[in-house]
Amino acid sequence: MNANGKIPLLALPDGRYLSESNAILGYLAADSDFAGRDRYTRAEILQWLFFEQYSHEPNIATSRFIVQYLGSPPDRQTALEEKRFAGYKALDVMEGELDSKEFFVDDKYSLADIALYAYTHVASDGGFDLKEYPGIRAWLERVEGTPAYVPMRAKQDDVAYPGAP
Ligand SMILES: N[C@@H](CCC(=O)N[C@@H](CS)C(=O)NCC(=O)O)C(=O)O
Repeated sequence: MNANGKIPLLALPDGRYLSESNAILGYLAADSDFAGRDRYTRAEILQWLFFEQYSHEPNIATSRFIVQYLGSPPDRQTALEEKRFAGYKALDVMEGELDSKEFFVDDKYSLADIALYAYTHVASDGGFDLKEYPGIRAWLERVEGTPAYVPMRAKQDDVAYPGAP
């Protein structure tokens, strides 16, 4: 289903599959406001999605994996320190942006926010402290206040999807 053997994986009703989280987001949000309505906005959203994949996820998400799932073993401490340094650098970039903005692109909630929210809101699981990041903390709350926000840890039965039967 995914030649790269990783999750997430989206199974389409017609039997096709799609991997890579941000490709999946792009597919699900295509032709909606979340994906941007004009050429520059769409490119700016892509800019943040690539930032998420290159500067954020490899440091913040993988630190969480090492701490939460591997139990922070001694042979991963050097990797963890490097990831901590680079992860805080990514958080600094986000904080700088959110200093003057409500959301990352055009001050409107978009795929950029959705992709970056995912591992930022659980960054503390990987040892990141958001105390010095008031802009990020306020932004996390704004994302959580958007219509149809569903917490990652919500039980399926507790979730009311708007428009669902
Ligand atoms: N760039 C990919 C990363 C996918 C990824 O690393 N997934 C992890 C779990 S979050 C995985 O499947 N790891 C298992 C493995 O690497 O064997 C994305 O954003 O979807």
